[in-house]
Amino acid sequence: IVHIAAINKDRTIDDYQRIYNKIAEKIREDDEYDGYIGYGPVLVRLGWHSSGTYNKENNSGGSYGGTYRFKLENSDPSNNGLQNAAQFLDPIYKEFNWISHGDLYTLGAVCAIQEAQGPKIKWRPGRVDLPESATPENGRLPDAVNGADYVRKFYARLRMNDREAVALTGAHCLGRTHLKNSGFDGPWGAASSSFTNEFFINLLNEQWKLQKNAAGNKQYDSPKGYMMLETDYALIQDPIYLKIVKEYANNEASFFKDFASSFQKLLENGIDYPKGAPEYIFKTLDDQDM
Ligand code: DDH
Repeated sequence: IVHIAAINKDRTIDDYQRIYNKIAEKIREDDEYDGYIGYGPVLVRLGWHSSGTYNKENNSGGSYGGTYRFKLENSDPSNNGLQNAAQFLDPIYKEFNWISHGDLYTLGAVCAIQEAQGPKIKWRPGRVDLPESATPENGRLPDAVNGADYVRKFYARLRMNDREAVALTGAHCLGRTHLKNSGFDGPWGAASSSFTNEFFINLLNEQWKLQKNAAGNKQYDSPKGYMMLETDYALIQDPIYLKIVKEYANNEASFFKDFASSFQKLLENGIDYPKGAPEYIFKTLDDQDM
């Protein structure tokens, strides 16, 4: 399977910055969502889940075809809750209907990370809506009830090495788990709408206790009311992962740099970009004094 980015020469960075600004302004306006966490985290998760179906063995899945829009994919139990992000983006799609779904889902995630004071993430357009037949089967997204061996193997399917796997999981600084979506409960830290290295700091410093939650699922809980999934906790049980967790806890700049490159790679897995394809870095609303 080959997915070649389609470059629309009539569109410039200004066209995409306009969409970025619309999403950013709507995140600001609809701030009451999910107990005032806002839509940022769920938009990040939609961008990640629409990309995280990638399989390097045959280049199937991934963000290119925008197949999250089809029922088969959006009804995958792993995607519970993401309809809120899709509905958030609906009016944006209606206004800018020239953009592909894959470009919109990934741009939404990049925007949400940057607006949460995260790193600047380079982004390239060119994903093309594919037909329903290109939708990957359910079950490609990760299962949280697993240890380090599973995590390593899962990320290898996405062409991610140990550093990239740890950096990407740091996105759990954002948002929270919801009993009704995933069967897990609680946030990973205090600042659920800011992109920071708090996930790694909490992983190392909190008093974690493995407990069964109200849905009967095991998760690590701390006295402060934070939580970790078993796949999160695996990052301090495996000695190679642990070293990287310590580095990111002590050096936020190092985390930001690795997260930015890994997240771009995640969003672009399986796409061939022609020579000279444009690459954009968007300004935040703050950068634009907006
Ligand atoms: Fe995650 N994640 N994630 N995650 N994720 C959940 C929420 C959020 C796993 C499981 C869950 C990444 C990796 C993993 C975000 C971003 C990223 C929830 C809770 C579960 C469960 C959903 C709910 O109840 O609403 C597992 C397992 C892994 C893994 O590494 C094996 C990655 C790589 C990212 C990323 O963006 C790069 C974000 C953001 C959320 C918060 C969503 C929200 O609504 O809040």
